[in-house]
Amino acid sequence: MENEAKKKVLSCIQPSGMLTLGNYLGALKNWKNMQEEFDCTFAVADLHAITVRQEPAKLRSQIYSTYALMLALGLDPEESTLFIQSHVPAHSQLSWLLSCYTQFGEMSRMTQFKDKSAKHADNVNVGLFSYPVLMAADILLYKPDFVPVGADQKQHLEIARDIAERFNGIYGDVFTVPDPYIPKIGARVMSLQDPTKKMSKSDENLNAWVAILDTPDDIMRKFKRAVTDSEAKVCIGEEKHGINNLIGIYSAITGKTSDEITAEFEGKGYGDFKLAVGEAVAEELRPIREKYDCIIKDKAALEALYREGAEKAGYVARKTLNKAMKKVGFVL
Ligand code: ATP
Ligand code: LTN
Repeated sequence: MENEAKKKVLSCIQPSGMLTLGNYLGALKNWKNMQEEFDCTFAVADLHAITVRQEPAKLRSQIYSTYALMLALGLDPEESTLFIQSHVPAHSQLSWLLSCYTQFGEMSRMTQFKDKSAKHADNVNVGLFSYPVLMAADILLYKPDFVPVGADQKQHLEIARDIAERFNGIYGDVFTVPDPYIPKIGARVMSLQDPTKKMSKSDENLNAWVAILDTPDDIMRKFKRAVTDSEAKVCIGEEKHGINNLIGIYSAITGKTSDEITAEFEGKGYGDFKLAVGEAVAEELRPIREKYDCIIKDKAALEALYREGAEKAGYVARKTLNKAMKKVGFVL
């Protein structure tokens, strides 16, 4: 009963590698915070992961590990719906339907497609191109009011809104048009080695990114090596990309404003600041890693949870899918 009054939230994360501090601050940390106030649905977007080539055994283990990490972060399967995207066939089914209401031209403008097709020039597949349509299906099936994502996903959300409005315009009120929910702090965590680029788990330079499951030693080492500038003053500055990024990370974790951080490190060097940021990150991630280590050991318990999650999600998704199919004229 209580859930009926709550606004709805949906988000997904790809199991395409080790999740990073960027994924955590830009997306996952918010999920946990939203859990009490909203009726939440969160999924491991495994179908999206195969838009770039994956090694089967590795993909399988990353799907488990991403689901376990959602639990370790404190997402509660009793309170929220936690599932694996491919377990709910309605995602693929609605995706096909919506692709017939999406224009080639609008997909071609997606910056992520342009970036990823440049990066994987030998495998510019149709799935990579139509990726935002599947994402629109993920979202629209659950009629969420808000979709929490990092800033890099804003364009995809806008397309989902456009598709929903277009479909509703033809057939009446089928989909809810969701709003993005992008955090003010931590929305774009940058690489520790090239702070003009976003922190990405697919970066080959392992010092450029921090994994949520990194040990405290690894975390400290990566922060000590973080690229900064030669000014040696801890403050926000137009050309101080490295320091701006470290201030952003420290602020997202401690809740301190950039002015407070500047005051805290007045008269101190970058070395001290990097240590403080590293320690704050290591402490924030420590309990998550410890919980994860326990959860991942019990595959049977994990399986019971994701099966139940898929059943809950499937019930909601099928209702929306059927409504959309009926409107289009299919015989159900
Ligand atoms: P890749 O790094 O391989 O390109 P990704 O990490 O961007 O992939 P996802 O795993 O699907 O892709 O991202 C999950 C969520 O994490 C999304 O909401 C995304 O906006 C957010 N996110 C990813 N990287 C960052 C970052 N550097 N800063 C803030 N948020 C991020
Ligand atoms: N495309 C997203 C992951 C994703 C997603 C979604 C996010 C897939 N489906 C639905 C929000 C809602 C990404 O790469 N970050």
